[in-house]
Amino acid sequence: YVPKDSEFALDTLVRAVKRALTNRQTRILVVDDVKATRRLLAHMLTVQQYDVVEADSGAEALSLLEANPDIRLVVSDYNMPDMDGYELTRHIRRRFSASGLRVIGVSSSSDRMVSVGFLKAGANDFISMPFVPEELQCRIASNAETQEQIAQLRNLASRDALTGLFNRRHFFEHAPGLIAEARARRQKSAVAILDIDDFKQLNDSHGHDLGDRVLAGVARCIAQSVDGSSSLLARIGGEEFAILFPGLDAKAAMRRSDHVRLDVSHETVMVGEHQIALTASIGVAEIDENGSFDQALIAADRALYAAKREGRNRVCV
Ligand code: GH3
Ligand code: MG
Ligand code: MG
Ligand code: MG
Repeated sequence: YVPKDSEFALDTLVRAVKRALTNRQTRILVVDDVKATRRLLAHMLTVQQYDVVEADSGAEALSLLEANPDIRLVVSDYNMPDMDGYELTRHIRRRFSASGLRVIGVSSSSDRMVSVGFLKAGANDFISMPFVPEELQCRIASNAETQEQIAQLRNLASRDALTGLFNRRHFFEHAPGLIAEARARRQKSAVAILDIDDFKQLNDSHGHDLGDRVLAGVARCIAQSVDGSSSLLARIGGEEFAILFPGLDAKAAMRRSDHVRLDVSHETVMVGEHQIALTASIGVAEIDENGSFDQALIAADRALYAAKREGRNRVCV
């Protein structure tokens, strides 16, 4: 990137370098049936350090989007033989929300209704050809920035601030989908609720601040113990955590939960010179073919109370 003015103001340069570093993380799909236009667009974006992928038809674009969920932006031509830009945009919108993937329409048509058509189909922006390079840069940068901010907000909204784990909202939003996917594979799922034992006592004797730090330490231990790629872990309450095990029956979930329980019981959290050991109790329930997730949660909660009653530091089903 070379600033237009011959004056190389330092802050202009710093801004350009920063932009180039962020752009590098933004993957853009350029869709155009005409190779020359596609190459030109791709070149303009590559010079800006964006990570560019190209498709010469709507069908290729859709399969690339399927294979590359990290694509954040689509720049699509209007006039293409098999599937035009509107149709591609509508296909994209059926699969991806505007907050996950932004679409910018491009056309050299003098018909001003083309931009309207793109926006109505679900595109976020439009660029007329032949484009002014600065306009292309500004529109791409502004769409990429909005996309990035949405992703950051979404991440904030789904995380618990103290532990960094997923929060209750995220858990209840995503668990049903994972259970349905397992069902489609004809598999059961199971849910576990973990509650730290005698945590009130720790707060009472060491203070709430230290309690918070211990809680964060225990959360880290649970996260390390749970395989995050095959299960969903969240902090659903004060010192309560939920783990969804998609595809596991009660017996397998019990086994995994007992690993978690053991790991927590072996962990000592150092807080200053305090060495603190804790245990946790876990209730497990299976989500069977016809049973609902809510019923399973109630059953897991009941099992948790049985674990507490039977002396804590144990898993019950
Ligand atoms: P039990 O073994 O029966 O679970 O005993 P418990 O003392 O852990 O009882 P319970 O689960 O009912 O109480 C939870 C306590 O955890 C209440 C509160 O003092 C503490 N707690 C809950 N959320 C937080 C938090 O965010 N930070 C801190 N420091 N303490 C919390
Ligand atoms: Mg075309
Ligand atoms: Mg509790
Ligand atoms: Mg407790």
